[in-house]
Parts: sequence; structure tokens; C-alpha cells
Amino acid sequence: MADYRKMWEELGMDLETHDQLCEVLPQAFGDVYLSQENRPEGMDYYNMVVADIHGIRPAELIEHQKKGGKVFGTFCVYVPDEIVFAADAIATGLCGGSQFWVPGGEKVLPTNTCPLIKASVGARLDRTCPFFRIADMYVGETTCDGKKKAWEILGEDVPIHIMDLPQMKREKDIKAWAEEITTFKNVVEEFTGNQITAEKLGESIKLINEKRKALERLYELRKNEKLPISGRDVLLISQIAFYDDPKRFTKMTNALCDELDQRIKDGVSVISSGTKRILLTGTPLAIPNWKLHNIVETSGGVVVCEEMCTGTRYFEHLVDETRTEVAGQIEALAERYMNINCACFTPNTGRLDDILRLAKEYKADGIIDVNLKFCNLYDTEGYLVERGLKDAGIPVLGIETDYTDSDAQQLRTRVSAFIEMLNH
Ligand code: BJ8
Repeated sequence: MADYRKMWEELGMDLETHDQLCEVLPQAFGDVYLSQENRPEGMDYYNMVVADIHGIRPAELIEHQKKGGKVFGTFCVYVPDEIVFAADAIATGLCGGSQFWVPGGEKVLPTNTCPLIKASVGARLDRTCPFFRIADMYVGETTCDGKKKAWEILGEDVPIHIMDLPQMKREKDIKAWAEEITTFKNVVEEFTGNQITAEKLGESIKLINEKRKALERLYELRKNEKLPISGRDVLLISQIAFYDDPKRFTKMTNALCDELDQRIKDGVSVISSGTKRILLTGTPLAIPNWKLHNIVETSGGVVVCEEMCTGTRYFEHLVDETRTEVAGQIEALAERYMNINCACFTPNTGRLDDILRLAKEYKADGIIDVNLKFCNLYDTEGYLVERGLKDAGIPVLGIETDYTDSDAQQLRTRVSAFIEMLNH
């Protein structure tokens, strides 16, 4: 592993505290990932990315900055990366998925804030994540209340642009989102000094669509009875998709899919027959939150699909590539992004429709509705989701958890009992 200490120092990071994080991550990764048997060889790339998670990609981003490029940090799948890349800038996901950062967030946020927000704020304020240091500008959104208020705190420390996301999906809301994307385009142009032309935007729409197609291809392979890849591995790939170079990520994911195609032809499966197929739905699982997948996959089940932002919500629906004027391209972006069904919308019946469709497509035996503690949106929507699933005769288990390990044993007991119930 290369020595990145000088780079971290120059980023103004708290090296001592950061060392502690660097110590725990390999252990966790080894336990959850490297302990798996029969992993595809193509996972070597993602293993390498994680092994040097605070080194390789941050160094690339800094290289880009040295050449005059800008880096934008994002927190939500509604923020269109296409706009950023069209200005020769780079977008990188910043959602924090580790308990390590939570206490730092709790210094300024109420304890009853969801861990994703607390970890994200803590990672910035405690100076223990290079990605949070590198981003020249953060892009927030008006999704949940916790995030809206967190932007005000983060905004004292780093430039931030906030996108006003509508909360309904009427015609006028989609138009309003297109206007908001136009405003974002103007901000990005001004901040980078680069003009976003129709040609540039057309290219970045294709670039991100190709990434979506690669992920779609990967997910498609999970529909097989013989499963060529574990849910844990796919989760890792989905998480890496948020900050890896999109072109390289697409290439590596397609190469992995070639290998998985061959596995299917050869009848190779990572599960034994009878393993229960589980679909997860709910709040996002930001890296390195692998807790639930690990529990499911070491309790007689396998995760075959995630109806989550670290899952299908990230890649389903392509942006129409046929529009050739910037205004039309922005309309196409608004239409595509407003197809995402997040609980911050009302009504959000499309989400239940998605879950029912995905359960069928992925032949799920049961569904786990997972909620990050203190996320009121998904918690409240859970009532309708779980009722809808029960009405459709699909077994469902609702759970609430955070980033700590203190409930791991209890979760394991509940998940095991659920999977056991699916056997009868
Ligand atoms: S599109 S899910 S990424 S807002 S931060 S809402 S868990 S209380 S992340 Fe999200 Fe965009 Fe929606 Fe997806 Fe709840 Fe926590 Fe808020 Fe969260």
C-alpha cells in the first residue's frame, strides 16, 4: 500500500484519529468480505479500491484539482452527476456509513438524528475523511429535515449549494426540478469557469447512462436461481459506484459481468440450493455499512436485490439521450431523476409498486424493510410498505438499526428466525 500520509497532512486531516479508522477498516473488510468462499476474480478490483479507499481515489481527485479541475461532493441520488461531469469537474458521493464518524456529528447535531447525517457531518468536522476535505463544493438537497439543517452547519465550513427538491411529482413539480437543475448548471459553470454545452452534456449523459447499464447488467445476473455473486459483493460495488471514476467503474463492472455470465453457463453458484432469497428495502447503506448483508448471508439467506439508493434507485431508468439542446437535455434529466421513489415524496406509492415488481423479478422469498434509526420518513412509510407486502402475501420483516454493533446479536436472532420461518 502506498504511503499517503503526506497527502492527508496537506489536506489538513487529523492524522492520529484517522490512523484509528485505518486500523479498524481492514479487519471489518476481512471479516465480511475476504471470509467468503468462491468469490469472482473480478472482485479483486473492488477489493483493491477498498484497501486503499483513502488513498487511490483521493490522489486522483487531487491530481484533477492540480490541473485546475473542481470536485463536487454529493449526498443524494437526486443530484444529477451529469451536470458536474459536463463542466469537466468530478462528482463524488460523500454519505458517511461508519460509526467512527458519528460522535463527531453528535457534537453539533441532536442525538436523535439519523446516523447517516451524523457520520457525514462528523467526517467533515473531525477532519478524518479525505473525500470530505477534497471536495471544493458540497451539493445538498431539501430531502429530509435532518439534512436540511445539517447543510446550515456544514455551510459554515465549506461552500455549499442546495438544490430545492420538490416533494410531490405533479407536472409542475417536474418543471420546477428542471429549473432547479438549470440553476445548478449555472452554479457549476460559474464555480468551474467551464461552459456546459449541449455536446458536453450529451457526453456526460451517455457516460452516466453507461454506468447505470453496467449496474443493471450486474443486477440482472442476480435474478438467476444459481447465484454467481453474493449480495455483499454487489453492495460493495454499488457503494463504490458513488465515488469511483465512472468510465473505469463501468469497464470493470462489465468485465466482472462477463465473468459472471460464464459462471452462469458453468452452473457456478455462491449459494447452496434452498438458500432463502432476500430483498432489502429502505434507507441507503453507505460505505462501509455492510452489517445487514453480512448478517443475512451468514444466517441462511442471501441478498438478491436492494430497493435502496445503494441499489436499484441509483441506476434504474436511463436519461433520454436523443435530446440535443441543453434545455431539452435538462428536461430529460428532470424526468429521469423524478422517477426515483424516495420516502421524502408524498404520496410515494411508486415505491411499493417498485418493491412488488422487484420481489417478483428477483424471485425473493422474503423482504426485509430496514430503517436507519431516527429516519422518520422511511420509518413512517414502513407502515404502508409492510402492509402492502403482507396484502400481496410476501413475508416481510421490519427492522431498525444504526451503525453500531450493539444490536448485531439481536438482529441476527430476528433475521435467523425470519429466514427459518421462510423454510416452512
Ligand atoms: S433519495 S433516501 S439518498 S434523501 S439522511 S432520508 S436515511 S433521515 S439518505 Fe436519501 Fe436521497 Fe432519499 Fe436516497 Fe432518512 Fe437519514 Fe434523511 Fe436519509
